[in-house]
This record gives sequence, structure tokens and C-alpha cells, in this order.
Amino acid sequence: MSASVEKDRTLRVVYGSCPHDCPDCCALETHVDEQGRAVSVRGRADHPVTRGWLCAKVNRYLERVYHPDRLLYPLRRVGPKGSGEFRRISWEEAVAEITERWQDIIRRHGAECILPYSYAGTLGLVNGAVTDSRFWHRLGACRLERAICGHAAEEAVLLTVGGRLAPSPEMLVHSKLILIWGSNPASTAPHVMPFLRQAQQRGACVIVIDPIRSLTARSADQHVQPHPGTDAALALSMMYVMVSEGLYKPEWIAEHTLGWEHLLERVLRFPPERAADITGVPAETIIQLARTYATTAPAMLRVSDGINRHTNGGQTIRTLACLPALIGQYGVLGGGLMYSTSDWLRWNKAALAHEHEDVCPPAPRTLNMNRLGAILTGEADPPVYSLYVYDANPVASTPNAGKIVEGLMRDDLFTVVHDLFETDTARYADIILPATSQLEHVDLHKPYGHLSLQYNTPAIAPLGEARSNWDVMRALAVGMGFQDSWLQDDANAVIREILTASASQNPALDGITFERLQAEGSIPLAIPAEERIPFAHGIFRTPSGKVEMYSEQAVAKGYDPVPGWVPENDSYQKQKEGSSATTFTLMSPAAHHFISSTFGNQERMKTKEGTPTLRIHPCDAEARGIQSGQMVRVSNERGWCRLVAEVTEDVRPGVLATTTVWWPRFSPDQRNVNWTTSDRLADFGGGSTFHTNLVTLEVVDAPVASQNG
Ligand SMILES: Nc1nc2c(c(=O)[nH]1)N[C@H]1C(S)=C(S)[C@@H](COP(=O)(O)OP(=O)(O)OC[C@H]3O[C@@H](n4cnc5c(=O)[nH]c(N)nc54)[C@H](O)[C@@H]3O)O[C@H]1N2
Ligand SMILES: Nc1nc2c(c(=O)[nH]1)N[C@H]1C(S)=C(S)[C@@H](COP(=O)(O)OP(=O)(O)OC[C@H]3O[C@@H](n4cnc5c(=O)[nH]c(N)nc54)[C@H](O)[C@@H]3O)O[C@H]1N2
Ligand code: SF4
Ligand SMILES: [Mo]
Repeated sequence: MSASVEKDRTLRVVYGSCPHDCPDCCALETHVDEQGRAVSVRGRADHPVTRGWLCAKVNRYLERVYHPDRLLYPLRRVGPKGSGEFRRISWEEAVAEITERWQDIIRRHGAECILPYSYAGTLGLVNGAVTDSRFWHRLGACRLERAICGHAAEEAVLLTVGGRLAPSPEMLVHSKLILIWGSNPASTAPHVMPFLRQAQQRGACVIVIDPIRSLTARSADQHVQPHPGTDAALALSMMYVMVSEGLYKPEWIAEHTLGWEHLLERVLRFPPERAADITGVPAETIIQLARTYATTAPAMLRVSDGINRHTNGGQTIRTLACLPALIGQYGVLGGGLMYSTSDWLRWNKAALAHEHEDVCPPAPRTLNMNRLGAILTGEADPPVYSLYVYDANPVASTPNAGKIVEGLMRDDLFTVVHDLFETDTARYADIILPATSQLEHVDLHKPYGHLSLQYNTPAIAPLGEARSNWDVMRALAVGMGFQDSWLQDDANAVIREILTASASQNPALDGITFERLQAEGSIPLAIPAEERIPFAHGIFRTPSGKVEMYSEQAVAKGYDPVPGWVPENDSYQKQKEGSSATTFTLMSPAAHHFISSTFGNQERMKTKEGTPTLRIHPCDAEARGIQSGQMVRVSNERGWCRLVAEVTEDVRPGVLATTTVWWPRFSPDQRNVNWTTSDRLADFGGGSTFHTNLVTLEVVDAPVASQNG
């Protein structure tokens, strides 16, 4: 805290929680002056993970809150779709128009033709999960499969160990080996890094496995660079070495796993020489990696969602999740699998969603958000006639975005967008609604990267006429004539209801009351120290209570029941087989200064992030006469975009990398990489496949004309 703020007794301190889609879920304190204006936002010093600092993005949160482009009033479109011509209307007019249009659609086509589209603009319980369910269930609206991020990985972890029970990052200091596999915490979960450093100072070795030399890889002890989408082959081959050299624990496997014989059969098909050919990682490196992993305990395997965005992403994560079992590292302090902490506390679903209420129509169809473009342009039958977007910016962040724009241009589609800013998606709206920032509304946050529950007290009054997601749902419920109290309760009442209903099933909530949450802001879950080691008693949450290397649940879902490697649908392997020597795998992982497209319109973040670049290996650049700074164009059957070449050994030959998500508006030709990314679904969970993306590359010197709507 700066001396000036500390001394200023007139400032009010308000506790909150960062709302963004980030595992760190920082505990905030906002300082508010006597005029009710927030003057600073800090990370709480007394929080076990936040430890007094915020990331480069949220450190500047006030630039977001008080941004001159904040939407302050509801708007109605007055020009053609996409023209960005709007005029101010009142909330009453907005709610009346929306509900009238919906009543008409329901009469003519059914409520399943109304599609709410949202993801994780905020991770708050009330403005996220409750908003995503209650009103829409009552309306009978189309369900949305929210699978854009980590669905394949989530399903893989659940099938294998039965629960997303990662250790909290503080536990990393006990690890002697930290294997960071397809995860870039230096950018995407920065509060993990001090614990990683501390572990290194205590002698731990950090190895990063990533096709790209990420920020995390730069400070690792070793960086292994496989071809994207080949990690399961790498892991199977590590297992091959561990088995053939006797560096595994057959007794632990016998006691705590199911189906080892099936997995072993696959393992034996991946000797290092074969895996080297598939992955591009030399056989000696695979052997060394296996030996290091098997003989350095405790060994933590950290994975996150980046690596799951491939057509084989589910099976990749399922294979990785078996690795700790081979050496009995589950249930060990400092060992095991660090994916997500989401399942340490599970909300009572009935209290959260009220889906069981008699007034709710039976569940209608479910559409997958990754296919939004296809849905809006003919795949959905009956068609979607109204789209209500909040907590998401699909024109920027959803795959195959060119198709989405095409769909949004439909005259018979009634689009509403609720956001803090006039995003590229909002440009195509018929009605735009202004949203509150985290400083302006109540919410409760359950992190997916640590073990404290956090209440967010509003620090300032809503700007202009901005309303929270939940308050808009309440207004729309009134507009639709829904009288139900669970659609009218305010955010605090909703939180109380869910806390009370969830307490009996969750010992982790012992002693955590609404009043304490309000007063303290952040409270560690009531999990005793010895229980904080995931699967400490060797009991897993799968049906068998074991690590399921063979899974009946996978069979029931129509998946391969045994982990394994299959080439990606559009893969480097196929590329090698000679379909084309000019195609590349284009990866688009997270940018350091954005969270998906959020923050992408803030001047300082844009400047720090630079320009939308394309990293290319010197061999590939030289062969095409490409130099750093030159404008290049990547394209495939879905679309194209232009990027500025950066020649670097950060990427492997055959692999290109850009970062996401740039606002299309601030990109060349008003289109970003998602004009090329695929809306094909992953093998598990209907997940996204952003990284399974083959493109061709050409140098363009002259500007390319805009083809954006
Ligand atoms: N600064 C910042 N922080 C964020 C976000 C952001 O956009 N920016 N996004 C937030 C969200 S929504 C999420 S889901 C998380 C994501 O958090 P992460 O999963 O850490 O982020 P990503 O950059 O998507 O992917 C991590 C790494 O996986 C690698 N990867 C991709 N495919 C493969 C593969 O086939 N094999 C291997 N070995 N590695 C692969 C990428 O090269 C990348 O370096 O971060 C959250 N935090
Ligand atoms: N090429 C490529 N694309 C990707 C990825 C990738 O790796 N590669 N990563 C993907 C991942 S991991 C994810 S999770 C998705 C995320 O995709 P989206 O969920 O669409 O996330 P954002 O693009 O950040 O859009 C979130 C929007 O919510 C708004 N918002 C924030 N708070 C609120 C609020 O309280 N109320 C309302 N109404 N709006 C609010 C923000 O202003 C922002 O415009 O992007 C994906 N896109
Ligand atoms: S985005 Fe992540 S690191 Fe940054 S303040 Fe929020 S929770 Fe913390
Ligand atoms: Mo995500």
C-alpha cells in the first residue's frame, strides 16, 4: 500500500474479489474517497495466494472501471446491422422491446429458438452460474453447452480421478519436481510463480513441456518442445521407459488403479524411438524426462486448459492424469496432479438453478457454444431467432468467427448484448445493455486455483445506468410476467440461499457464514491441513474409488475407455504424410495483458501487448523469405487474417504462434486469428479445438481490403 493511501484516513476500504477467468481469484481491496470514487485497487496482503499484489492487467482495474468508452445507458440500433449506429433508450423501453420480441418468438417458434450465449466475463456465483440458469430455465430457452475453454480436460480429469481436486499453489513449495505440461502460469496464473520460485530455491527442478517457449518456459530448468497435439504419445513413451527400467510402482498401481493392463498394452506400443518420430522430441530426451519424473519425488504435474484445445485434447489429459499413478504420487504432499480446485466445494444445484420448479418447462435442446457460427447460419433446426450475449465476446473469442459475423447479419435474428463496452459483438446487436464492473455489484467467488471463498462488496455506485447481470435477469423476469421469488431475490438473498443449502453437503463450509464473508471478504475453506492433500487416503472419486485407467463411464459416453494417443484431425502427422509441405499448425494461446478479449480495448494493455504477431521459426521464415516485421497472411478453408511476422526460435519448425484474443477492431482488416480457428469439437465434452488449426502462409505487402461485414 502506498504511503499516501495508508495515511489517508478519509478513504473507505472495501473488500472484493477479482471476477476474471483466472485461477488466482485474487482478494481485492478498493479504496474509496468521500465522493464515492474508487482511487485505488490493490491485492490483499493478508491473502495466502494474492499476497499483496495483482497482475499487470488488474493492477490497472480503475482504467477499466472509469474507461471513457464504458457503456452507461441502454442503446437501440438505428443503422444497418454492424454499422455501430445506436441511440439511447431507457431501461423500460429496452426490457419492453426484448420481452415483446421474445414473447412473439415463443408464440411462433418456441422458447428453444432463444439462445443465451455466455461464458466467463465474470466468474461470480450470482452474475455467472445463477444468471446462466434460473431465468433461462424458467423461460424454457435453449440450453448452451459452455465448452469453449476446458470441457475436454474437465471430463478427462473426472473420468480418471473423479474430481477436480488440485492442491492449493502454496503446496508447490514441497515439490522437488514440477512438470508444467501445456500451461503457462507466468502469464495465466501469475500467483503460482512465487511458489514455483520458492520451490526452485529449495532445490526443485522445473520442467516445461510446451511447443512454444512461453514466458514460463523461459525461466524453467528445462524446456521440452513437442509438436502440438502429440503429448499423449510423449506421456505413453515416458511410461514405456518407466516400465521397462523398473521405475514404477506396481504395488501402488495394483491397489489404487483400475485397468492398468489395458493401459500397459498401449504403453508398450510407444518405445522412445517411435514417440520421437511422432512428437519431434529426441528419444534420449524422452528417456531422461521419464527417469527424472520417476525418480524425483515429490513430483507435481501441472496441467491447465491450453493443452486441451485439440481434437484429441480429452485423451491427452486422460493420459497425463495417469502419470502420477505410475509412481504413486497421488496423495503425496507436493506430488500429484494440479489441474483445478473446483470440486473442493460443490454448490447445491437445486438452490442455485431452481430447474426442478414446476413452472420450468422440460429442458429443451442444448447447442454447443463452439458452433455458434454454424448454429446461426443453418445448423440449428429450428433456427435461433434471438441471441442474448453476456459475459462473452464471441466475434472476438469464438472459433470460426467469420461465420458468426455472417449469422449476426441475419435480418431475422434479434440480438441483445449486455457488456461494459461496445465490443465487436455488440456492434451487431439490436439492443445493447450496459453492465456493471466488479466494483459496482455484489457477488461470491469460488476459485478454481486456490481454497478460499470470497465475497465481493460493491465499492462504488453503478456508473450511469449500468446493471449487473443478475439485476437484468430480474428485470427481464418481471417483463415476462414471472412472479417467482427465486427470480426476484437480490444478490445477497441468492448467496444466503445457496450457502445454506450447500452447507450440509460440504464440510468445507463449516463456520463460513454469510455475515463472516461480508465482514472478512476472503475466508479459507474449512479443510483441515491433512485433508488438503488431494486423495490423501488413496480414495478417488471415481465409481471404483480408484484411478480409472479403464473407464466404464467413458464407454457410456462413447469414448475410448483407455487413455491413448490418436493424431489430431488436422495434424502435423498428416502434414508430414505429404498432404502439403506448405501448411503449418497455427497456435493461439493466451496473451499476457488480456484475458481472452477482456482488457483488449484498454490503451495501456494494448500498447504493452504490442501488435498481433505471428511467431515463425527461422528455417520456415528463411524458406519463404520472411523477415521480422513483415506483414503475412494466414489462411485456410474457414478464413484468413493478417499478422506481423516475428522470426524466432520460440516455436518449432512447422508451428506458428500468435496470442489471443485481439479485438478484431484493433487488428488488421478488423479480423483476428479466430477467423481461421476451427469449430470442430474435441474428442471429449464438446470441447474447443482452437489449436488444431492448419493454415497456409503468404507474404502480403499491400494491405488487404476489409471483408468484415
Ligand atoms: N494473461 C492471461 N491470463 C489468462 C487468460 C488470458 O487470456 N490471458 N485466460 C484465462 C483463461 S480463460 C484460461 S482458460 C487460462 C488458460 O491458462 P493456460 O492453459 O495456462 O493458457 P494457454 O495460453 O491457453 O495455454 C498454455 C500453454 O499450453 C500450450 N499448449 C497448447 N497446445 C499444446 C499442446 O498440444 N501440447 C503442449 N505441451 N502444450 C500446448 C500453449 O503453447 C501455451 O503456452 O488462463 C486464464 N488466464
Ligand atoms: N484463438 C483462441 N481463441 C480463444 C482461446 C484460445 O486459446 N485461442 N481461448 C478461449 C478461452 S480459454 C476462453 S475461456 C474464451 C473466452 O471467451 P469469452 O467468454 O467470450 O471471453 P471474452 O472474450 O473475454 O469476453 C468476455 C466479455 O464479458 C464482458 N464482461 C465482463 N464482466 C461482465 C459482467 O459482469 N457482465 C457482462 N454482461 N459482461 C461482462 C467483458 O467486457 C467481455 O467483453 O475465449 C477463447 N478464445
Ligand atoms: S486476473 Fe488473475 S492474477 Fe490478475 S488480479 Fe485477477 S485473479 Fe489476480
Ligand atoms: Mo478459458
